[in-house]
Amino acid sequence: MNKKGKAVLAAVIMLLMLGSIAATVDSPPPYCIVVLEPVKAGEKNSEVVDVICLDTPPAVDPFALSFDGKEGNETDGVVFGRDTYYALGRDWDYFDFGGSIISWVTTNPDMCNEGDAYIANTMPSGWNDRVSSAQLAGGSGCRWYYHYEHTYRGGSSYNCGTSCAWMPSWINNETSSEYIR
Ligand SMILES: [Ca+2]
Ligand SMILES: [Ca+2]
Repeated sequence: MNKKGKAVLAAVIMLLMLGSIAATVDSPPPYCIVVLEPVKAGEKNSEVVDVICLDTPPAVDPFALSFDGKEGNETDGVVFGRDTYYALGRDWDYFDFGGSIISWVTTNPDMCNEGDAYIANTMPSGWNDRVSSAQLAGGSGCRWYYHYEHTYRGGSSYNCGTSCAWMPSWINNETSSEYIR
């Protein structure tokens, strides 16, 4: 191979490497549905009943399901549930409720209306340091939506309240655990 050929080959290899790095950084997190139990007396976090993650939006919206009060259904070949799920809150990968979603749901029909709290000490796989906007479910009775910098509610925290379309820069893409009440 002549000198020019080698230079072209080197450039092509460089571009391929940069492309694979960019693909790793930009690959979106999955769409996840996380089923939480309320924090029980004497416990410090929720029991995580189920975590379902898909690469594409689920065919059945867990929030629509909960509002309809219907039984669980199958979605994309994954058994979505044996119980009725009730919506607590959602997180999005992008600002202004865009991109992939975590849907936090519970089997507790009271949701937050009887003062129950829900704590996730870690995020679903692919979601650490990704959340950019969040919203609590209408009708859930939940009012506090804390996002923590570190797992196990460590570090700085930010309360989105019922809705935050733009998380402040110091907590944007930093959330590692959450508290809903
Ligand atoms: Ca993000
Ligand atoms: Ca973090």
